[in-house]
Amino acid sequence: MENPGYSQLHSNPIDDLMKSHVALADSLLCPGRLPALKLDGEWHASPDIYDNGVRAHWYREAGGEFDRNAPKDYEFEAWDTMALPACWNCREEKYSLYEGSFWFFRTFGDVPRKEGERVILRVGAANYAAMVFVNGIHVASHEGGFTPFCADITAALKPSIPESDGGNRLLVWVSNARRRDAVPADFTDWFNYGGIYRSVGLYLVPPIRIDDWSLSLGPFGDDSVRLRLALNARGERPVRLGIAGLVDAEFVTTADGRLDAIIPASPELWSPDNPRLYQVEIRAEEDLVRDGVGFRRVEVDGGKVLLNGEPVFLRGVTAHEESLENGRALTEAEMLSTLALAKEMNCNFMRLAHYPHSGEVSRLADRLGIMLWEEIPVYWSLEFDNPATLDNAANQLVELMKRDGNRASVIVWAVGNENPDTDERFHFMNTLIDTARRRDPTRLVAAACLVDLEKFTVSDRLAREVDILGINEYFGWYYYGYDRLAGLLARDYGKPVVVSEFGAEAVAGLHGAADEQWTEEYQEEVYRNQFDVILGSAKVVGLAPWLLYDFKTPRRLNPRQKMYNLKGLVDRTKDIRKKAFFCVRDRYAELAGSQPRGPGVDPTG
Ligand code: GCB
Repeated sequence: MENPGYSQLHSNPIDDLMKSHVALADSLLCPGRLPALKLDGEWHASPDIYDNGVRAHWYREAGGEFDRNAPKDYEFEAWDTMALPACWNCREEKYSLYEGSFWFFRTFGDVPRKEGERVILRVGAANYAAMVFVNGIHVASHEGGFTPFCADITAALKPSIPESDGGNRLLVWVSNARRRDAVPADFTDWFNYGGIYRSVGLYLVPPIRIDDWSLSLGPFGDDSVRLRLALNARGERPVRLGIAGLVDAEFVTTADGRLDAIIPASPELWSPDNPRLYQVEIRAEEDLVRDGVGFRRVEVDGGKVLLNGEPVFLRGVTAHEESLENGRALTEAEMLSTLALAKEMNCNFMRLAHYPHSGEVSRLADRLGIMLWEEIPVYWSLEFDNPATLDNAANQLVELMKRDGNRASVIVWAVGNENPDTDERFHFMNTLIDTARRRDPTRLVAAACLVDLEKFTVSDRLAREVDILGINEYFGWYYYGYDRLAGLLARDYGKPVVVSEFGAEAVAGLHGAADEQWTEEYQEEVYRNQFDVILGSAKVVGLAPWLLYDFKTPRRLNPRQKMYNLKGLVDRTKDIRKKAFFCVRDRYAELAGSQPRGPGVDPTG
């Protein structure tokens, strides 16, 4: 038998470990629950560049070394601490460009609970791969850096142990190593922050519980609502739905533990002008979920997008999720200030590129009245012929949909951005589109496609499959000829078109002539020309310029960029508005028929 003390010299068991206890979308808790115990705050943390911890089984906590008494190469409790959620790149200079494995360790005491209750650990997001160990037991592996995952840790907990007596030991391995077979793959135009960068918590749930639920307008009109619900158990069981001021009704699930009920009710409809949310309570057996839900209908009619039956023009902007101080681990105040910038520009729509942003953003957008395009990181080139890559992408999509499926603000699920049109990719994308449609018939499916620069059209076959065609075009920056843009946008694609990207780089504060690249004036000129063409096209139902603020990306290496993409309308500090910002603000004000808003606008106003 191999001496366990030296196994690390010969093996790299990460792949095997990652394949067991895999946490997929079906293990995710449904929305509408609060944690019984938050596990944010100080954790002990250490990088592990050679992955010695996995090779030498540190996580077993049971003398994975040759001899229990031999000196160990680690000491969790003695490691420096890091306050989570965090991107490690932003916490210490020495980790600023680190890509690889990191361990996080902490303890927690007893979780008082009722007989039979389960304890579920939820990790808001860990980029990119993660494995969780509780008291030496492997409870979850997860792949996908932008969506949450859950693990039932009840069986791994110590029976009754206060934290002062050592408590329960929670160890998480996270790796942001880029991989060719991952989603996204190894090459993107954004920074690959690593860390556990969204909240971690423990949730208490009864053994029979609501696994999934969705509330929407009924399928036939605005005088009913539809509740679809699935329990985690079979059987005819009572369910009670309360929608404050609207519904108080009881149902019984069918034998498979499901419910699909259409209930007479005429809710006030949610829209950007009237972001009305209703307090909802759903009880099933001992379980209770609570949420704020808005009701609205979004559909396509020929070349138009209709919101609540009326054509709507999407005055949008695209954004990454990033702040100078926190990387992708935005605080709620930072999220609010991003949304406030969009509001200040008179936006009613945002494209959250190129991966799921925090679930808090869609909750805020629900309240503030901003329609959202949410996207999964099927970005540029992936291993489209790899079935595991497809499973991973589909799982990330369902995790996002499960997380945000009751957010009125979300009107679009976007399945990809600028992928090469091959047969494998066509099959890949159609699988994702089917997944989205089957799960959620109440929203539109979109993708951002490339322009065919020989024919000045969108030749991508995916254009036929989606409900909304997103066109990313860079006339005025990567290529020229606004007359060609006009031709591109005059074509009939048989469906609504959103210009999902256009833009130009500008160094904030650099001024010059309108034909001088990198100046604010140049960027502003591109925006003026783009607006003239885009708004002149009857086919375009919205736009989301690239993008709200400058963002970090290691592939931008000219001395002006210094690892930043400078196409922001606002600089990286989010304080300096470039000239084009005001151009967008004023054009959107005209479109909305309102006065331009001033800076520092109250997003709730
Ligand atoms: C694109 C990509 C986006 C890039 C942008 C750019 O087409 O979708 O991720 O950052 O262009 O700035 O080149």
